[in-house]
Amino acid sequence: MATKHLVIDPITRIEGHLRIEAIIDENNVVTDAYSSSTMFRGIEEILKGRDPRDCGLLAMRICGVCTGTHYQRSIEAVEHAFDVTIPKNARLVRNLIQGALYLHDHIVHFYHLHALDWVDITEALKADPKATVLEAQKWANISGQRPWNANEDVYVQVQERVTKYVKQGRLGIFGNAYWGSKGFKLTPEQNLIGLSHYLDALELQRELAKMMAIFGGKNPHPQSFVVGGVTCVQDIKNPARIAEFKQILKKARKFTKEAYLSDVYMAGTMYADEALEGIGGGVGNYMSYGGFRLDDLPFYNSAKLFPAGIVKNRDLSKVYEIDQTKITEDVTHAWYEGSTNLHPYDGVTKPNYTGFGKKEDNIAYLDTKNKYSWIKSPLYNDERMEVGPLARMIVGYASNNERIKKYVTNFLTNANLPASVLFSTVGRTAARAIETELMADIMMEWIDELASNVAHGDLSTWTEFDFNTVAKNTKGIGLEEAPRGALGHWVKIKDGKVENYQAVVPSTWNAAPRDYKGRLGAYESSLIGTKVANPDQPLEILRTIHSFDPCIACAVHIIDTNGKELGVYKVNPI
Ligand code: NFE
Ligand code: MG
Repeated sequence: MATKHLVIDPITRIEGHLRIEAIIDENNVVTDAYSSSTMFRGIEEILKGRDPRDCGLLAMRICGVCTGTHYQRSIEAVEHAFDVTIPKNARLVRNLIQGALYLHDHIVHFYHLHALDWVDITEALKADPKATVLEAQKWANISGQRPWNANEDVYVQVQERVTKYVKQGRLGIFGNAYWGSKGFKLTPEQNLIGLSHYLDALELQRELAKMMAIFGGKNPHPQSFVVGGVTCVQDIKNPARIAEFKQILKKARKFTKEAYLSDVYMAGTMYADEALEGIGGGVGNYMSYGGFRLDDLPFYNSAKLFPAGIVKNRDLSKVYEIDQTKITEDVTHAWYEGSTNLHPYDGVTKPNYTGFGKKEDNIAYLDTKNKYSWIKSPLYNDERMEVGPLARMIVGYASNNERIKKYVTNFLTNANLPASVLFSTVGRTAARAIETELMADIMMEWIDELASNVAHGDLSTWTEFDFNTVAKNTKGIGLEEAPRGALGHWVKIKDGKVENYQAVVPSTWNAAPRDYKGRLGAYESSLIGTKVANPDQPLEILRTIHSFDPCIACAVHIIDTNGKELGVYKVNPI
């Protein structure tokens, strides 16, 4: 059988360095796939011996994208260890900062990192602007919305702007993509809608970054969380700050309903066939730790916006409870020492780089029989899991969570698609959009709750504790949902200092290599069965990998400061 060995390295429009190798058969169908992080980092080691109150500020350097989320998890792990419960204002502020991160990350992901897997920019230039207005109305009407910024003049201007770049041979941000691939299925008018929203989302991104800084102090890497609460007392007391936050939130909410969701209805419909076939589905096990507290009970007793649980083998009729003691990390195929499954409290991060495998035609391939990635393989009760917005929506839906079920059902009814469509690349992308709408809606409630709580005279933002009493020999966990999925930080404290620290991150779950039993990670298994229209333009592979919103900085969280060469391979930027 004639097979081809594809190498895509680096995968662009993600955070960090990811390499995908795929074997395709004579029909161009993926029969095997390998996911490898080619970068190495090291935050967990840096935290050892530190004051646990400082962990948050250091741990958030794990990533420059989902920064606030590591900050918060780390602080929560220490609060758990110290048995400290934060006041209501602190809970709401943390929900709002993290909610703003969700809006920012999901909108930026869909338009700036993922849209060009669906939208062919060159085709958009052939569209009829008048027909585009009608087309935009059609998709917005599905959910009873007015279409975002749909007007003939706008579309003409967008075309003129991009045509100018094309004529000068300076496509800039649109310079390298698989334009003209048969894998693109949208009409010229639909492509123009996507392109127009892409440009609008660039403006919105700036606003959303600002929004995180209103209570966070700065962005990226907010600085207003401390063990016991938050420090932004002056900001929550200032009605102008609250109003500014709300104004940006309203704009993001409108954009989500009028542009983002409509575009996902459009793409979902045009790609419904392959979604119904389950293309991009992957492991079929979905896990959510649960997230966003809705009351002021201690962290692990409080009700959550996203319920915790596991759905196995795509079976929506049963949800399994999560027991964090069943989480382990395996390093059989990762460049670390050891191979046993260790729980994060006892986790070890000792690099053991063994290099690449065979070299052919000047390309060094991954040594896939042995070690081939800087990402460890996390397991839950000895099973592979997918995490992320899709997992949250599936676990919420299967748990009969009223709010999540309403949003998911609404989407499926409007799109006229069955729930089984969720188990696909399209489903993963749709789940993120559904979640963005849900988040924007509930944040309107949270900001009003914060304003009213402060107006009623509650200015408390911090719970006092006696460090010398609480920080003796203890341990704690921060388990929550980051934009890209289930995120856990585990801290062990001895005599007031960090004894061990481990983070198991969403992209670690999803981008991991094979485990000790040879079972594939979520990215790897999602590619199996995917047909590539043209092996020289593996658009379909990119589309599925991008649908996870990879963040490799997070996944590895270790950096080689010596600038050592970690591998020699063909770099073919796309
Ligand atoms: Ni670096 Fe992250 C998120 C975390 S990673 S972006 O969301 O945690 O998967
Ligand atoms: Mg780790």
